Amino acid sequence: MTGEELKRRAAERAVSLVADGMRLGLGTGSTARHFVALLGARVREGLDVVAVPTSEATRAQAEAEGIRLTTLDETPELDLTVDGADELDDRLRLIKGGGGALLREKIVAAASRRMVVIADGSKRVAVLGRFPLPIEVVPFGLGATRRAVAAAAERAGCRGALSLRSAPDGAPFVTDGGHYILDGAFGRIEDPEALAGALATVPGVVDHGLFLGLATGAVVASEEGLAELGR
Ligand code: ABF
Repeated sequence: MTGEELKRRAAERAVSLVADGMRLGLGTGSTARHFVALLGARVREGLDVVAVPTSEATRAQAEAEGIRLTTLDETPELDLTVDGADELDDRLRLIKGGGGALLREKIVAAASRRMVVIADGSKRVAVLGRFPLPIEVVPFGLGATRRAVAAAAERAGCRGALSLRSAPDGAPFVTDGGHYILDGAFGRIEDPEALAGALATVPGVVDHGLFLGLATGAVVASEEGLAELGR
C-alpha cells in the first residue's frame, strides 16, 4: 500500500466518527486533505455539519467540496477536530507545523472537545524530536528572538540548529498569520512539557508545534491495519 493509501485509510476511519449536526475543525496537510475530500462526499449525500478550517488552503478545499464553513467567533466550541501530525507518541503528544499552519491548528484543536489525529505509521515515534520542531515567531526582532529561543531550549535540555524556514523562492516562509517559522533540529525531546514551558517565556514566540494534552485520539494506518489510540 502506498503512503497516500494509508493516509486515506486513516481519513476514512475518521470520517466515520462524524455525525449529523457536528461542529468540526478541519486540519491541514496531505492526510487532512483526504479527510476533507471524504467529508465533502458525505456532505453532498446529505450530512449536515459546519466546519472551521485551520488554513487558507483547507478553506479553499472545503469551499470547493461544498462544506459549510463557520468561524470560532460564530462557533467558539467544536465537537471534533481531525488533523494530521508530523509526529505522535504513545501519550498522544504531537509535533505539528511542518505544513506551517500550527497556530490556527492549535487554536482550533483547543476549541474542540475531541481532537483525532490521522496519520500513517511512519509518524509514530517513541520519543518526539526526529522531526524538527516548528516555532512560529514574529518577524520583528528575529535575531534576538532566535538567540532567546536557543537559550530557552537549552534550559529544557534541547540543543540543535534553528533554521529560518524558506519559501520556494528563497524568501522567508510567511504563515497565514504573517509570521516566520524557526525549525529547531533538537533531536530527542526528552521532556516536551519542559520545552513547551521554556518556549512560552520567550517574547516574539507566537506558538510552537508541540501539541500537549490536546489530542484525545489517533487513527494510525500501517500495512498491519488501523491502530486506534484514545478516543
Ligand atoms: C498538518 O500537516 C501539520 O500540523 C503537519 O505539519 C502536517 C502533516 O502533514 P501530512 O499529513 O501531509 O504529513 O497537520
